[in-house]
Amino acid sequence: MVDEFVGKLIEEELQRQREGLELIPSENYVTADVMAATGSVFTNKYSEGYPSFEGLTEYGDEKLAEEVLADRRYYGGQVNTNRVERLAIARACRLFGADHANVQPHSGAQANMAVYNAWCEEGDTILGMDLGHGGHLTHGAPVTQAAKVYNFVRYGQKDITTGEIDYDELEAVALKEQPKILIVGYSAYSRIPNFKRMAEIGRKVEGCMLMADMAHVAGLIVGGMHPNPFDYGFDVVTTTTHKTLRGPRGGLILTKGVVGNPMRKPEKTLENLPTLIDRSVFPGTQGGPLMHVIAAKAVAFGEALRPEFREYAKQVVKNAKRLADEMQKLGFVLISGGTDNHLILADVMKSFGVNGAEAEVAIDEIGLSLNKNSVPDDELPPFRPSGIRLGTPGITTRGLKEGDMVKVAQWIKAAIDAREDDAELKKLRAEVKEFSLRFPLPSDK
Ligand code: DSN
Repeated sequence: MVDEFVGKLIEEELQRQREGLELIPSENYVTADVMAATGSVFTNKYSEGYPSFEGLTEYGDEKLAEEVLADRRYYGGQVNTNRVERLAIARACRLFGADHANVQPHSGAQANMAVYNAWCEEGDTILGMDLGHGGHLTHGAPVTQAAKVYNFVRYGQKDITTGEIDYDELEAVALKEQPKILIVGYSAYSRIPNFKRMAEIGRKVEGCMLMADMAHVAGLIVGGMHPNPFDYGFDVVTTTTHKTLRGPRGGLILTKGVVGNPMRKPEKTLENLPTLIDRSVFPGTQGGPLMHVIAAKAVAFGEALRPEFREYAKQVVKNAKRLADEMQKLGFVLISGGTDNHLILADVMKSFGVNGAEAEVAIDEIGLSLNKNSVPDDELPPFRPSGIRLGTPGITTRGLKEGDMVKVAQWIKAAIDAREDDAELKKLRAEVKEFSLRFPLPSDK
């Protein structure tokens, strides 16, 4: 690379990734193909609008990659962008059993905002999981733009030792507040919600859309290790594409319903959601799509359609369960008592009298990345919370199996114990480096 400064930083980041292990549950390592598409010439292209949606669910990849159809774009030169976006949409629909997919959201936050904008008017009520109980920032945390526009109300966990959601409270709030959207979704929750019960509650509220933000578990859904909200009658699924789904950084919106012409505003019905959402993404909340990222999404969706991806998803959950068990043996108190997915939330303040920020720094020091995180009803502030959050999507991609979780748990505990002992941290770092180098990044293979 000609820019020696940025070139050096890319090289150093590559080394950091090779010599350590990624335990942040929302991160992963992409393949060389996904990386190549992300860095491709599609980055040069503007493509506001949409390709033709004709035949998307019937055609195979070969026809989608070949066929050139009229489109609804605002710039010329779209012969290849149209075909690559059609491939991405078709593969996303196949993966999730959706009627339509919008592959243009730049991120999960953009995807969620576009869904709110498609269905709600200013001041409408939206019901989502409390951020402090595992929900997500974009589900109405007071600091967000969405919270200025809509009226967010919340539900939480009834019992944090099991992670059971308080469905009675949820139902009472839904009936009282009459939300326009009921959101199931979370970024620090390690159990599987009762989608059937939630759908039943949502359907009791007239005009309520059922939305599942599955950013964390999307890869587990397509790998058969987590329920698919569409099987319970949900209307919309949003997700990011870079977590368990193992694609480039970006967002995705999947819908059930009838796919119409995005140039014409349809009546506001649940059936018309695909078109309402397309109009809400562009021109409603975004301009030009990132075509290089859409090409990389198409590649990642193709990878996730392969049988090997099911094995991957299975191993992610096996590894997480074993890691949770090993951590508990070492004295970690886990929120909800364990995990059913890829994610673990540990209360390190309760376990060892150390806050999550201090633990994160010590663990980082030895080459393992995870993040400090609030625990439900945390008495400490978010920058110095009681917990740490970790998970297994990245290390499973690297090739680690259940047996390796013993060592990973021991390293995490050893780093916390040695947090003020530089010599011991250095020794642990050398061990982690030697081990990590045995498991190449997929983009190095
Ligand atoms: N930042 C993501 C996470 O780590 O869960 C969610 O947006």
